[in-house]
Amino acid sequence: MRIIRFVHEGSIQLAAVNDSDQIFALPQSDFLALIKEADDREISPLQLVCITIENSKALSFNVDQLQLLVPIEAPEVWAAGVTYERSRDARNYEATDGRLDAATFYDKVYDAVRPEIFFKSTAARTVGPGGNVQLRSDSVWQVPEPELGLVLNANGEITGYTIGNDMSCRDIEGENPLYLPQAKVWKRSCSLGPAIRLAETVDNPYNLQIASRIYRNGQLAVEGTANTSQLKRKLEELTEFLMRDNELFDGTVLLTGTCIVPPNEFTLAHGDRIEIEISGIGTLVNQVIGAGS
Ligand code: DO4
Ligand code: MG
Repeated sequence: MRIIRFVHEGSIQLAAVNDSDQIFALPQSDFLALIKEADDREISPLQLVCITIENSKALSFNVDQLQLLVPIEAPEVWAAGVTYERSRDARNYEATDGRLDAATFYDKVYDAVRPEIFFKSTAARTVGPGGNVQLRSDSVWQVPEPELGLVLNANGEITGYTIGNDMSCRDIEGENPLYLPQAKVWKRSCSLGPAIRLAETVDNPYNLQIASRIYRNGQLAVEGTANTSQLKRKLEELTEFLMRDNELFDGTVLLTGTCIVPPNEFTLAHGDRIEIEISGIGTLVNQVIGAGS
């Protein structure tokens, strides 16, 4: 079961989408209200959704016809890095100008007990499905990072799974790791959506297929696939480190790292269309706009 938000007759509607892609309106104002009501009633979010939609009629639209919104206005988005071998190798490439013999911070963090976790975005910097992600004006090497996102409550428990794009500047990060916040955080540098899959409906989060496609002038320019089975860390390990001596807010999203990196010669351009698909969650589609657009 997935939860979406969309605009309907000028107002925001929360809805559940079942595995047959039928859509049912929900009365709660947003995902957090749904989770809270389930907690208050001491039932699971899935039970609450099932009780709510039991006698209601599916809406007569397809998901693709809806004007979807970001499924949660996450107060904070955090991200883990170098959690896949592919990301470690890509970071090594950009940090060493392609001299892959030197041991780097990235090799060390890949094997260290403590994972890399950084602050990625706020609600105001995050766009939803169909929204525009933006390029930085001072980078010439920018890529999307397709990532599984964990929707957490204030106790660090995973309430749902979503898709995230951790837009990144490979040149800025490669120049100096201390530039990481500038390589990762700027306006419209993060996107989330199109849905939140309720955690209890995911049998195995370590077997989710991820696919990424970038279209330029309507033609497929780059594509890649991976699986969360390649994740080096356990999800609980990442949330445990995020929680340490930290205060979490309901609805915080933790991105779990990228496992798909475009070829080294590729950089995003104005007008590109990015699609990130994760099995059971959906496809997050965003258009790229140039800096200053
Ligand atoms: O080390 C920098 C960030 C890496 C990252 O964002 C990722 O692996 O997804
Ligand atoms: Mg990333």
